[in-house]
Amino acid sequence: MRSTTYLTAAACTAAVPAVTGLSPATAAPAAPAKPLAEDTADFNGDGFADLLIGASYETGDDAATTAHAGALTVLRGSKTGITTTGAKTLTQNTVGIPSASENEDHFGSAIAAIDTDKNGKPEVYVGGNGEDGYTGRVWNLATAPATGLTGTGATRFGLTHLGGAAGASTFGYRFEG
Ligand SMILES: [Ca+2]
Ligand SMILES: [Ca+2]
Ligand SMILES: [Ca+2]
Repeated sequence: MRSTTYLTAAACTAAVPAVTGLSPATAAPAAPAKPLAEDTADFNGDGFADLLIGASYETGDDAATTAHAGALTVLRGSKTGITTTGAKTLTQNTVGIPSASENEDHFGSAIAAIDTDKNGKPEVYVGGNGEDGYTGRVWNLATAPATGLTGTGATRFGLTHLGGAAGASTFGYRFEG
């Protein structure tokens, strides 16, 4: 004789294994990552992304002592796009920037803007791979609301500061960040 077994509600509950490792359905979804450009490209805090341009073969006013010393230019963004109004060019002769413009410094050989301390003001790192006989250095320039990129408070470092070898390493020839 065939018999039929019916499961009670309690039996059904017991038969379903507990599922672990899943977030409750009511948990708020993770906030989307903030676009990097919003953090790093607006140097003067006006809401428009600005543009850095390296000119590492730039020669200063004195061609005998500043051939290929290099320069860094920043162009402001605006509601009509990049503009030359308010453009700013910095070299190693800019007040606050360590060292001086010299032959073959190649300041501007590489550039990166990173808000390393997440204070809303990006720092700009500039390579000068020809500095000191192609030993090379990297400069850390600050930005500030309204002022934008500035030489004030700039610092620099090289392989020797990081415990690495000295010599013609062209430190700062290229980097990403
Ligand atoms: Ca801006
Ligand atoms: Ca120099
Ligand atoms: Ca910062």
